[in-house]
Amino acid sequence: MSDTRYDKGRERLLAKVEEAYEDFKVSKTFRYPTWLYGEPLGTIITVPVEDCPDFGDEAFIEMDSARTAFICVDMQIDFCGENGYVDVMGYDLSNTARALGPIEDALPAVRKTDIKVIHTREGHLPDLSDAPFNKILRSKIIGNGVGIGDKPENGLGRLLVRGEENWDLHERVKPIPGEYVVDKAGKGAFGCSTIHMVLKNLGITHIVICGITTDVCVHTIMREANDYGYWCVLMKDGTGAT
Ligand code: C5J
Repeated sequence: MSDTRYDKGRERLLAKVEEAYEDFKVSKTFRYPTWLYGEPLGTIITVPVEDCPDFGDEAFIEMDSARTAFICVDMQIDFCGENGYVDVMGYDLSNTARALGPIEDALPAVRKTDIKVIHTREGHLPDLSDAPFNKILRSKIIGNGVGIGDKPENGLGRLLVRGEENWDLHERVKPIPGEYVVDKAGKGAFGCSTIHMVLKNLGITHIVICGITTDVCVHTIMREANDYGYWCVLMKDGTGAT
Protein backbone atom coordinates (compact mmCIF):
# COMPACT_ATOMS: atom_id res chain seq x y z
CA MET A 1 0.00 0.00 0.00
CA SER A 2 1.28 3.45 -0.72
CA ASP A 3 0.19 7.01 -0.44
CA THR A 4 -1.74 6.45 2.77
CA ARG A 5 -1.69 8.89 5.64
CA TYR A 6 0.75 6.57 7.37
CA ASP A 7 3.19 6.47 4.44
CA LYS A 8 3.19 10.24 4.32
CA GLY A 9 3.94 10.45 8.02
CA ARG A 10 6.84 8.05 7.63
CA GLU A 11 8.13 9.81 4.51
CA ARG A 12 8.07 13.12 6.31
CA LEU A 13 10.01 11.68 9.22
CA LEU A 14 12.59 10.08 6.93
CA ALA A 15 12.98 13.33 4.99
CA LYS A 16 13.61 15.13 8.30
CA VAL A 17 16.21 12.49 9.18
CA GLU A 18 18.00 13.20 5.87
CA GLU A 19 17.91 16.93 6.53
CA ALA A 20 19.24 16.53 10.06
CA TYR A 21 21.92 14.11 8.86
CA GLU A 22 23.22 16.56 6.23
CA ASP A 23 23.26 19.31 8.84
CA PHE A 24 25.00 17.11 11.42
CA LYS A 25 27.81 16.27 8.99
CA VAL A 26 28.72 19.95 8.89
CA SER A 27 27.67 21.27 12.29
CA LYS A 28 28.19 18.14 14.45
CA THR A 29 25.05 19.30 16.20
CA PHE A 30 21.79 17.55 17.00
CA ARG A 31 19.49 20.50 16.42
CA TYR A 32 16.35 20.90 18.49
CA PRO A 33 13.69 19.48 16.14
CA THR A 34 11.00 22.16 16.19
CA TRP A 35 9.17 20.30 13.39
CA LEU A 36 8.63 17.52 15.94
CA TYR A 37 8.16 19.35 19.25
CA GLY A 38 7.12 22.86 18.23
CA GLU A 39 8.83 26.11 19.13
CA PRO A 40 11.02 26.05 22.26
CA LEU A 41 9.24 26.97 25.49
CA GLY A 42 12.44 27.98 27.26
CA THR A 43 15.96 28.71 26.15
CA ILE A 44 17.84 26.61 23.63
CA ILE A 45 21.02 25.43 25.30
CA THR A 46 23.83 23.77 23.37
CA VAL A 47 25.58 21.03 25.29
CA PRO A 48 28.87 19.47 24.13
CA VAL A 49 28.84 15.68 24.25
CA GLU A 50 31.91 13.43 24.39
CA ASP A 51 32.40 10.20 22.47
CA CYS A 52 29.72 11.00 19.96
CA PRO A 53 29.10 9.67 17.36
CA ASP A 54 32.18 7.57 18.04
CA PHE A 55 34.70 7.26 20.85
CA GLY A 56 36.94 10.31 20.90
CA ASP A 57 34.55 12.45 18.84
CA GLU A 58 32.84 15.56 20.10
CA ALA A 59 29.39 16.66 19.08
CA PHE A 60 26.74 19.07 20.38
CA ILE A 61 23.11 18.72 21.26
CA GLU A 62 20.53 21.49 21.46
CA MET A 63 17.98 21.24 24.24
CA ASP A 64 14.99 23.35 25.16
CA SER A 65 15.61 24.15 28.84
CA ALA A 66 11.87 24.04 29.59
CA ARG A 67 11.59 20.58 28.11
CA THR A 68 14.72 19.14 29.69
CA ALA A 69 14.81 16.95 32.79
CA PHE A 70 17.83 16.51 35.02
CA ILE A 71 17.34 13.01 36.40
CA CYS A 72 19.32 12.00 39.49
CA VAL A 73 19.12 8.23 39.71
CA ASP A 74 19.01 6.50 43.11
CA MET A 75 21.33 8.81 45.07
CA GLN A 76 20.20 6.97 48.19
CA ILE A 77 22.15 6.10 51.34
CA ASP A 78 21.63 2.48 50.28
CA PHE A 79 23.81 3.10 47.24
CA CYS A 80 26.33 5.71 48.40
CA GLY A 81 26.13 6.08 52.17
CA GLU A 82 27.60 4.27 55.15
CA ASN A 83 25.74 1.18 56.32
CA GLY A 84 23.59 1.20 53.21
CA TYR A 85 23.06 -1.66 50.80
CA VAL A 86 26.25 -1.16 48.74
CA ASP A 87 28.35 -0.77 51.88
CA VAL A 88 26.88 -3.89 53.46
CA MET A 89 27.40 -5.86 50.25
CA GLY A 90 31.12 -5.22 50.80
CA TYR A 91 31.80 -2.94 47.84
CA ASP A 92 34.18 0.01 48.03
CA LEU A 93 31.79 2.84 48.84
CA SER A 94 33.99 5.47 47.24
CA ASN A 95 33.14 4.05 43.80
CA THR A 96 29.55 5.21 44.10
CA ALA A 97 30.00 8.09 46.58
CA ARG A 98 32.23 9.83 44.01
CA ALA A 99 29.07 10.92 42.19
CA LEU A 100 27.91 12.98 45.17
CA GLY A 101 30.32 15.91 44.67
CA PRO A 102 29.63 16.58 40.96
CA ILE A 103 25.86 16.26 41.45
CA GLU A 104 25.98 18.47 44.54
CA ASP A 105 27.81 21.06 42.42
CA ALA A 106 25.47 20.74 39.44
CA LEU A 107 22.17 20.97 41.31
CA PRO A 108 22.38 24.65 42.34
CA ALA A 109 23.19 25.60 38.72
CA VAL A 110 20.33 23.50 37.34
CA ARG A 111 17.97 24.97 39.93
CA LYS A 112 18.62 28.47 38.58
CA THR A 113 17.10 27.38 35.25
CA ASP A 114 13.71 26.02 34.17
CA ILE A 115 15.15 22.53 33.76
CA LYS A 116 13.04 20.09 35.75
CA VAL A 117 14.80 18.06 38.44
CA ILE A 118 13.62 14.50 39.00
CA HIS A 119 15.05 12.17 41.65
CA THR A 120 14.47 8.42 41.56
CA ARG A 121 14.63 5.97 44.45
CA GLU A 122 14.92 2.23 44.13
CA GLY A 123 13.13 0.32 46.89
CA HIS A 124 10.62 -2.33 47.78
CA LEU A 125 7.45 -2.52 49.80
CA PRO A 126 7.94 -3.71 53.39
CA ASP A 127 6.34 -7.08 52.57
CA LEU A 128 8.71 -7.45 49.56
CA SER A 129 5.73 -8.31 47.35
CA ASP A 130 7.36 -6.28 44.54
CA ALA A 131 10.81 -7.86 44.91
CA PRO A 132 11.51 -10.90 42.76
CA PHE A 133 13.03 -14.12 44.11
CA ASN A 134 16.21 -13.84 41.99
CA LYS A 135 16.94 -10.31 43.19
CA ILE A 136 16.51 -11.11 46.89
CA LEU A 137 18.48 -14.35 46.63
CA ARG A 138 21.40 -12.80 44.77
CA SER A 139 21.64 -9.94 47.26
CA LYS A 140 21.67 -12.43 50.14
CA ILE A 141 24.50 -14.38 48.51
CA ILE A 142 26.58 -11.26 47.80
CA GLY A 143 25.94 -9.94 51.31
CA ASN A 144 26.86 -13.25 53.01
CA GLY A 145 23.40 -13.85 54.38
CA VAL A 146 22.25 -10.23 54.63
CA GLY A 147 20.31 -9.04 51.61
CA ILE A 148 17.33 -7.00 50.49
CA GLY A 149 14.73 -6.75 53.27
CA ASP A 150 17.20 -7.61 56.05
CA LYS A 151 18.47 -5.22 58.69
CA PRO A 152 22.24 -5.57 58.99
CA GLU A 153 23.92 -5.52 62.36
CA ASN A 154 24.51 -1.84 63.19
CA GLY A 155 22.56 -0.97 60.04
CA LEU A 156 20.15 1.95 59.74
CA GLY A 157 17.19 -0.15 58.67
CA ARG A 158 16.05 -2.88 56.30
CA LEU A 159 18.03 -2.80 53.06
CA LEU A 160 16.29 -1.31 50.02
CA VAL A 161 12.94 -1.15 51.78
CA ARG A 162 10.78 1.94 51.28
CA GLY A 163 10.51 4.20 54.29
CA GLU A 164 13.77 3.08 55.91
CA GLU A 165 16.44 5.68 56.70
CA ASN A 166 19.00 3.95 54.47
CA TRP A 167 16.56 3.91 51.54
CA ASP A 168 16.18 7.68 51.51
CA LEU A 169 18.15 10.10 49.34
CA HIS A 170 21.59 11.15 50.58
CA GLU A 171 21.45 14.42 52.48
CA ARG A 172 23.97 16.06 50.11
CA VAL A 173 21.63 15.74 47.12
CA LYS A 174 18.17 15.89 48.68
CA PRO A 175 15.28 17.29 46.64
CA ILE A 176 13.99 20.76 47.35
CA PRO A 177 10.29 21.70 47.21
CA GLY A 178 8.97 21.60 43.66
CA GLU A 179 11.25 18.79 42.51
CA TYR A 180 9.89 15.40 41.56
CA VAL A 181 10.64 12.15 43.37
CA VAL A 182 9.80 8.91 41.60
CA ASP A 183 9.87 5.60 43.46
CA LYS A 184 10.65 2.50 41.46
CA ALA A 185 10.76 -1.17 42.36
CA GLY A 186 13.36 -2.12 39.75
CA LYS A 187 16.60 -1.10 38.13
CA GLY A 188 14.75 0.50 35.24
CA ALA A 189 11.95 3.00 35.76
CA PHE A 190 9.64 2.89 32.77
CA GLY A 191 8.16 -0.51 33.61
CA CYS A 192 7.97 -0.17 37.38
CA SER A 193 7.26 3.45 38.21
CA THR A 194 5.31 6.51 37.07
CA ILE A 195 8.35 8.14 35.45
CA HIS A 196 6.96 8.04 31.93
CA MET A 197 3.77 9.77 33.07
CA VAL A 198 5.80 12.43 34.87
CA LEU A 199 8.01 13.05 31.82
CA LYS A 200 4.98 13.22 29.51
CA ASN A 201 3.07 15.52 31.83
CA LEU A 202 6.04 17.87 31.95
CA GLY A 203 6.45 17.78 28.17
CA ILE A 204 10.04 16.57 28.44
CA THR A 205 11.98 15.84 25.24
CA HIS A 206 15.59 15.81 26.52
CA ILE A 207 17.16 14.20 29.57
CA VAL A 208 20.45 14.81 31.34
CA ILE A 209 21.00 11.79 33.51
CA CYS A 210 23.31 11.26 36.47
CA GLY A 211 23.35 9.09 39.55
CA ILE A 212 24.23 5.57 40.48
CA THR A 213 25.02 2.98 39.52
CA THR A 214 26.32 3.64 36.00
CA ASP A 215 25.99 0.17 34.56
CA VAL A 216 22.80 -0.81 36.36
CA CYS A 217 20.02 1.69 37.09
CA VAL A 218 21.49 4.64 35.18
CA HIS A 219 22.05 2.73 31.97
CA THR A 220 18.78 0.83 32.24
CA ILE A 221 16.79 4.05 32.58
CA MET A 222 18.81 5.75 29.84
CA ARG A 223 18.19 2.92 27.40
CA GLU A 224 14.50 2.76 28.28
CA ALA A 225 14.18 6.52 27.77
CA ASN A 226 16.05 6.31 24.48
CA ASP A 227 13.65 3.63 23.27
CA TYR A 228 10.76 6.01 23.91
CA GLY A 229 12.44 8.74 21.85
CA TYR A 230 13.87 10.92 24.61
CA TRP A 231 17.30 12.39 23.83
CA CYS A 232 19.68 11.39 26.60
CA VAL A 233 23.01 12.74 27.75
CA LEU A 234 24.94 11.12 30.58
CA MET A 235 26.70 13.43 33.01
CA LYS A 236 29.86 11.39 33.04
CA ASP A 237 31.44 12.61 36.29
CA GLY A 238 28.08 12.48 38.10
CA THR A 239 27.96 8.72 38.07
CA GLY A 240 29.76 5.75 39.56
CA ALA A 241 29.61 1.98 39.72
CA THR A 242 30.49 -0.78 42.15
C1 C5J B 1 21.67 -1.36 41.87
C2 C5J B 1 21.17 0.85 41.07
N1 C5J B 1 22.91 -1.36 41.42
N2 C5J B 1 20.61 1.99 41.49
N3 C5J B 1 20.86 -0.28 41.73
O1 C5J B 1 21.26 -2.35 42.42
O2 C5J B 1 21.98 0.83 40.15
